[in-house]
Amino acid sequence: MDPMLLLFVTATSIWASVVAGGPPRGWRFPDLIDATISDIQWGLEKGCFNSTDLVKAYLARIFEVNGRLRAVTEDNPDAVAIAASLDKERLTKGPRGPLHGVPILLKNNIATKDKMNNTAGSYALLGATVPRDSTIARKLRDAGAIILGKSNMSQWSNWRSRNFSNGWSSHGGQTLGAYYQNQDPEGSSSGSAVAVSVGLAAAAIGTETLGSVLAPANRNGIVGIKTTLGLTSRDLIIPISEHMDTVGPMARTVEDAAQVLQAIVGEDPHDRFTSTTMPTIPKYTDACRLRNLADMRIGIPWDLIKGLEEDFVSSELQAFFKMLAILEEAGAQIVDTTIPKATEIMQAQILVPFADFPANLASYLSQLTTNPNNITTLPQLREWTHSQPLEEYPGRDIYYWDAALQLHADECGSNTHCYASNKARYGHLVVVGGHFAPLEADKLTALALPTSIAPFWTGVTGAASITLPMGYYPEDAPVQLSRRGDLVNTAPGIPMGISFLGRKWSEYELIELAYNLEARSRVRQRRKPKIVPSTELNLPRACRAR
Ligand SMILES: *[C@@H]1O[C@H](CO)[C@@H](O)[C@H](O)[C@H]1NC(C)=O
Ligand SMILES: *[C@@H]1O[C@H](CO)[C@@H](O)[C@H](O)[C@H]1NC(C)=O
Ligand SMILES: *[C@@H]1O[C@H](CO)[C@@H](O)[C@H](O)[C@H]1NC(C)=O
Ligand SMILES: *[C@@H]1O[C@H](CO)[C@@H](O)[C@H](O)[C@H]1NC(C)=O
Ligand SMILES: CC(=O)N[C@H]1CO[C@H](CO)[C@@H](O)[C@@H]1O
Repeated sequence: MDPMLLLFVTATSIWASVVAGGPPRGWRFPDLIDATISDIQWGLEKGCFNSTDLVKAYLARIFEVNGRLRAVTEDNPDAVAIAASLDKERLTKGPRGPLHGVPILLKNNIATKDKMNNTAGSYALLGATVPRDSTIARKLRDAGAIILGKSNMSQWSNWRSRNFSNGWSSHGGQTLGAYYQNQDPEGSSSGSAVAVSVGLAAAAIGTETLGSVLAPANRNGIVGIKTTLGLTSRDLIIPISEHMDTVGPMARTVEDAAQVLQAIVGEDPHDRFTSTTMPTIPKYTDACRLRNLADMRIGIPWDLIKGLEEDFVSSELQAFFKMLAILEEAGAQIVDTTIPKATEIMQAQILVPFADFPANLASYLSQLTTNPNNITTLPQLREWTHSQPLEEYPGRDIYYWDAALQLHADECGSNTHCYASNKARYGHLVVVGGHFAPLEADKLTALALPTSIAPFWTGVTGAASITLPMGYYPEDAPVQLSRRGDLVNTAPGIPMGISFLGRKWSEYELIELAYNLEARSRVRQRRKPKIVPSTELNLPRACRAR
């Protein structure tokens, strides 16, 4: 082992052992781009600042950079008042828990019953209202979190057009990544990822059907967890597919992600997928301990990786090999494996959302208490989108909606729940195919992949996965444009991540793995984004780092 690394690991162990009790000796509050949720709690406890100060600082940071990054679509007009009331509560009753007074952004498909909109980025839903907070929003508020605002996203969670740009929505504009000029932020939880990467909130919530947490976390140098189907409620979230949609934390560190995850999981009578098989929920932050990984077996599906030979992939592979070497140093066993039925799984991931979307969208729309454009079905949304210049049709087509409606016309007749009619075509894959087979056959803890090719496997199978930073494109990396040609997808200095793919309900093990790799690699600290807001908290001398 590299002696510097050894030194570092030793130092981290000492540090990790004191975290639980309070800040380590000599702790100072860092810049907001690096502040963890624990830093924020210690700062609040020690009176370095209060949540009102913190909310005002984050709002000022949003104001500074949002014209360029378009990561946030709305500030919560009540955020300062909510912070003041949580400050009072802290003084009189003490903190509710680790999220007390911590500002968090919600992706703009997660509804709140307050002054903010929930639009999935479309003018179709501007001004619509809901009967209550979504379960995710309510759980965050119950934990004491402050919902700071809504983050921009690929419109309709990228479930509209084949000619799309990641992070573009008519209502929110074009989100950009902060590491390179005109950077493709990936999607669809684009604004959540960019906001976290430059420190516009302590953390953010994203949703994932097929890569929408992992992919933007990958390109913005942050941690994202794609949760097991059924662990997080989709109540009052603008859907794609009830058999695939999940909600997950996006954060700057694995431990922050674990803390946010703890607050949003659990059974919900409003979402029947949450209640059936959920095991006891562990304390995810207990997984955030440095330890030897000798009991962990990590499978590498080389057949998938070998298919990728373009220039930019080779720098990704180099970074991936470095991560594998670190895992081996930490004691983990790296095992060769394969994913069978890869092609069938790929097909199923598209068919399931086609089957679910019309009914699931109508079900969300039926719950609105105000519906300004009276859109209640997918065919109505389709007509409306055709007629509205702001929605940029036909330059941005509605291919996915047309294909979903066609599938229904061809195969489902009057059965609005088309999934049932098609179950035989892909249902068995969920059980026998994909990455579950190697996990069992090779007795693996998880599979590892570069995140750019990781999202496909945990979508239709409903399993958990996690991404964390593994490197940056090197100075000689070619500049590659994204599909529509208007954004830079890969270029020197743009981050890349590694993913671990586990079983259902494997979040604890994945957090454990990711935490241990993060502590030994510390990739995020190596490079700052190009656009970083300058507003910081006005700290008393005793709390100040510099
Ligand atoms: C928060 O701190 C600011 C000063 O930084 C102070 O003016 C304000 O009264 C505090 N608010 C609460 C609710 O304690
Ligand atoms: C939604 O956005 C509109 C236009 O920006 C704004 O007037 C309104 O207050 C927002 N909130 C709701 C719940 O409509
Ligand atoms: C929606 O329906 C209501 C009630 O029928 C009607 O008053 C309103 O004009 C309709 N709005 C639009 C945009 O069609
Ligand atoms: C996709 O969008 C680009 C940029 O606006 C446009 O030039 C192109 O014609 C569009 N393609 C299709 C198939 O609509
Ligand atoms: C709500 C919001 O942020 N809207 C912005 C969307 O993007 C356009 C142009 O990029 C801005 O003018 C809006 O203010």
